[in-house]
Amino acid sequence: MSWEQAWLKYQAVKGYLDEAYFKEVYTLEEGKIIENALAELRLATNKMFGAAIERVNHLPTKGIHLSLVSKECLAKEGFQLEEKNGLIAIMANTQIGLLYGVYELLRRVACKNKMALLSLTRVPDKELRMLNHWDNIDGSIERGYSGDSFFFENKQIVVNERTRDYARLLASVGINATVINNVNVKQEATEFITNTYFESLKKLVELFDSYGIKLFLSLNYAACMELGGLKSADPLDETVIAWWHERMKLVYQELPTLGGFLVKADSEGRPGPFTYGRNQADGANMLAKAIAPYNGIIIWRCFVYNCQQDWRDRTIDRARAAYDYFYELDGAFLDNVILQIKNGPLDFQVREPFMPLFGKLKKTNHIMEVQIAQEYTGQQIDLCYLIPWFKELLDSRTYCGEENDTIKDLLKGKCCNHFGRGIAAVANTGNSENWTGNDLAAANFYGFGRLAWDSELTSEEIAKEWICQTFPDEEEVLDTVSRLLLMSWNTYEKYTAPLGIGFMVTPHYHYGPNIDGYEYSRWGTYHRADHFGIGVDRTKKGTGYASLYYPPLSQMYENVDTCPDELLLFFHHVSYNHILQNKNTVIQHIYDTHFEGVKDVERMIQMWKGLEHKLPSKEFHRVEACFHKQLDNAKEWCDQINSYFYRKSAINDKRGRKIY
Ligand code: GCW
Repeated sequence: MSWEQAWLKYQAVKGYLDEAYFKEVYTLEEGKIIENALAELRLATNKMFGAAIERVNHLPTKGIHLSLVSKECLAKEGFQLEEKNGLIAIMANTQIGLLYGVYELLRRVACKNKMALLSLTRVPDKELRMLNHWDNIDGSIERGYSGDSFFFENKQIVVNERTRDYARLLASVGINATVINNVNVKQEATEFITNTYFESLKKLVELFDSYGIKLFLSLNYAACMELGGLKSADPLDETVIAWWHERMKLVYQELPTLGGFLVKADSEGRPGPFTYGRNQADGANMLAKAIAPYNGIIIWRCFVYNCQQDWRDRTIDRARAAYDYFYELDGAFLDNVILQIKNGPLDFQVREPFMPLFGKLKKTNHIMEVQIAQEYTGQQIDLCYLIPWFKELLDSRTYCGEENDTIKDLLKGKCCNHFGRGIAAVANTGNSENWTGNDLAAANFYGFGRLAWDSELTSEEIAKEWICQTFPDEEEVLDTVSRLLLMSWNTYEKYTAPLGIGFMVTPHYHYGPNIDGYEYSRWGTYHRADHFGIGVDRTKKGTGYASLYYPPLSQMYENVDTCPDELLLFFHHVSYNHILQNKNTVIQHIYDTHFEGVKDVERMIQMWKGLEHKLPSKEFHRVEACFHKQLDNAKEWCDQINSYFYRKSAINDKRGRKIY
């Protein structure tokens, strides 16, 4: 199958800068990483200028110079980029820093930034910048919307040119770790830690190492039973402990630079320590001890909740689960455990408050998990550029009592005793030829990487960079695609579940509306709508969830008058006539936003149509087809939501629009 180069197209940029920069490159360095940096320069020079760049063995007067230096401020992965009199110098403490510098240079050329007298220093602000793939060994992808896996085919691990291009895409935006298999580890994927897969994993590790990417694997917590034939996976059982020590020794003999493992335990049917009456720290630490001798890391997910809940029972609140299980264990985890916490307390909805564990863990390594796969945000059919949402999350204050108290401070390790370690995203790639199905969904892939590297970049800047590298250089293209991206998250929010209530999606598939689809089920995601009102009471009179935040957030959420509109129904059960801060009633707001959402999508289609003759036809039509599906989806949401709430409340739309 053929495929495209996403944002590494290196479109021709003839005439914009002195091409003498790209005639000669000089470096004393040798090795795989440097070879990759040079290969990238060669490829880009060829495509952008139709010329060849030559590696020379003396410092040229004009050209590119890659050199190692020793500067504390550049840390392990940072670089400096400087232009003076025709020479571009890239300096770093490590080869990987040089590779990142080369990608920065090429990005700047692709975006036609000025080169003369350029002087910049870039150091990633988060340590771990990671992707999680939910790819299965049979080639399918859980919540995958871009075709099948390119990591697995016929139960084998595939390492080919596409894998290399994948590594290039990651390195180009600074992603430095990846998990290639689904956290739901089933079938043969359990055997990744056996001889069966070591040979192909070695190839993969070698390739990823040469792009500064640490390979991690998802681990089956019950492997000691499934592979080892043990009767239990009790983390305190000596035979279990011994089995894992022996197993990790074997794994690291074969794969000494493996990053470690990601574990989903006691969640949605996956095995874990709870079965044996042990807690999450017992489970994580048992594995962590086994890989500590090899500097391995256990990333342990906090997505632990009871998915067998009785919908009649209003005392259980899924939103509380991660907090209730993990808060009291703060400090109980070993140094080489990192907790991975979903951004919100439910599950990647279009809007949720941030998970209250952020700012509360003061003695445990942790990272934030977001999802670019758009499971609940349009599945890469509907356009939903998530970077503005991630920015809002990163900018949120936790009020942890320190001067630097935002989530981005936390993830940078600037507060909470430096236990914030980075960010991970559930990935949105597959083997579709453009990587992400909808071409515009690649903006989330690119954007996540850039934001993971630098929380200060704006959504607009990221969009602009991505567009310049992806589409033909035309003012109108840049302007229209930017506007489309930047309006898309709000639009999606408008036509789907209102005011922070979440879900209301088709069960299992999670695309399209089904308002009561999860209402009488075991999954813990309810809206509690009746004739009088809607929303979940998470105040002290309800589940008490609002109190899990530090003040003033706890009070703000607790009080129905100060709770922000966009989260009102997440925290409160209110009547349809309740007046929002925006002065509208809840029911009128629901009607208005849903009609508006559909109008927005119609407008988006018109905007896109305006680009027909400016874009390559294949890309244009591929995206256009997605927009048409999005419009159907938006209409369906609008009509079902409006009809449902009209029928429940018997309150008319003030504007008399068509409701069924
Ligand atoms: O959102 C839910 C998804 C599951 C997923 C789970 C998780 C991998 O519907 O498909 O399982 O989250 O995050 O573990």
